[in-house]
Amino acid sequence: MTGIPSSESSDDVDHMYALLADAGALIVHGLATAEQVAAVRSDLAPHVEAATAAPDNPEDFYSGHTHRVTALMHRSPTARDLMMHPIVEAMGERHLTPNCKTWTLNVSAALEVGPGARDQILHREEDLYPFFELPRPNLILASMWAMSDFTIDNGGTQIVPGSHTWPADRKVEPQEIVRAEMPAGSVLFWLGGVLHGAGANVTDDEWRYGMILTYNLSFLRQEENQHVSMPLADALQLPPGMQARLGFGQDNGDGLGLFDPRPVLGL
Ligand SMILES: O=C(O)CCC(=O)C(=O)O
Repeated sequence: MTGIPSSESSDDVDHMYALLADAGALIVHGLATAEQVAAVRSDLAPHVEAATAAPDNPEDFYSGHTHRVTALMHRSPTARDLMMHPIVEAMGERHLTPNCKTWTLNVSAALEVGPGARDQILHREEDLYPFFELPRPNLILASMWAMSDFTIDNGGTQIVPGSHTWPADRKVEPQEIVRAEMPAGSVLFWLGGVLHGAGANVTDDEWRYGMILTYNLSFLRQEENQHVSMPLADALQLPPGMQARLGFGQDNGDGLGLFDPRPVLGL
């Protein structure tokens, strides 16, 4: 299998999901407007500017020369809107709902990959849940929103198409790794079983800026503790659908996530 298939935002979503399910990854162009990209960047600017890029230790999961900021849903109203973009909802519905009553935001992070960053260690998002043997059932859907252009040279995400179907002993060959190229406003989707990682940045002065949002089955623990990242009093101000996507929902029908908001409301 070669390359990452791509779609336009106006394409049929069943066709998009068929491409995604087959290759394990899909680029959809034009999901965020230039205004939305600018708004996310502006909301997160103080946090990204305050982030420090450590020198590289080749054994670390993340390369050095990288800025990483989490808790995006508390920090950016526009990021919250993008979290629930209709095409994200359609992909999640198709990929995750067959295995759960609902699904939640797993992790949010702004990831700026700077000049000198090496290839991130390839991994699967679903490695969080090693209980399941490879190839695992559908547990996670991942998305990377391009907040700047992604190129082969500036850190475009490495993807190994087809690797979501591999058994545990299947090793990746260097020629099987492709790098996502996409203009700002596009989204790279990939399945939780796909080998991937940030790409090396071999440019002199370009920072690649992406916003990763991944989603998991609601009965699994979220990688990012949304209940800490988003104070309950703030979560209670959000629309119910957004609360549920963040993991504050009590409507799973399975009893998970039960809480009484009255103490927080002073009642
Ligand atoms: O930055 C990227 O392109 C990928 C990031 C990633 O794989 C991760 O955060 O685990």
